Amino acid sequence: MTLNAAATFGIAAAAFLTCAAAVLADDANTIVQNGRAFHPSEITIAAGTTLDFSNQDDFLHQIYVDTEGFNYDSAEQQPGEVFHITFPSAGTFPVRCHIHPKMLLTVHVK
Ligand SMILES: [Cu+2]
Repeated sequence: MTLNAAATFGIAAAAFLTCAAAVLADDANTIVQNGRAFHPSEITIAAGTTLDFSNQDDFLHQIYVDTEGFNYDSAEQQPGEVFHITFPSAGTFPVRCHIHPKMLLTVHVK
């Protein structure tokens, strides 16, 4: 292996590691909708964090937050679709689904 090839390999490996770390970080902030439930059903995050809501059911969801401090109302969320919600300030925020009233995720923002 020439010096140049070694350097190229090093860059490729570094890029791969950076990508893997980003995927792990994303997973920590991913909420999966499956079986008409949020998984996990409770999470604690820092203010300004964005949660990714991944609809892994084969039917629609439509998520919303209706609190004094923060409001969010999604469009219909197709199977496989990922919606992103950023929670800007501290508080406790119930996330629900218009279509499935029993769905509840409690988000604690510090
Ligand atoms: Cu739903």
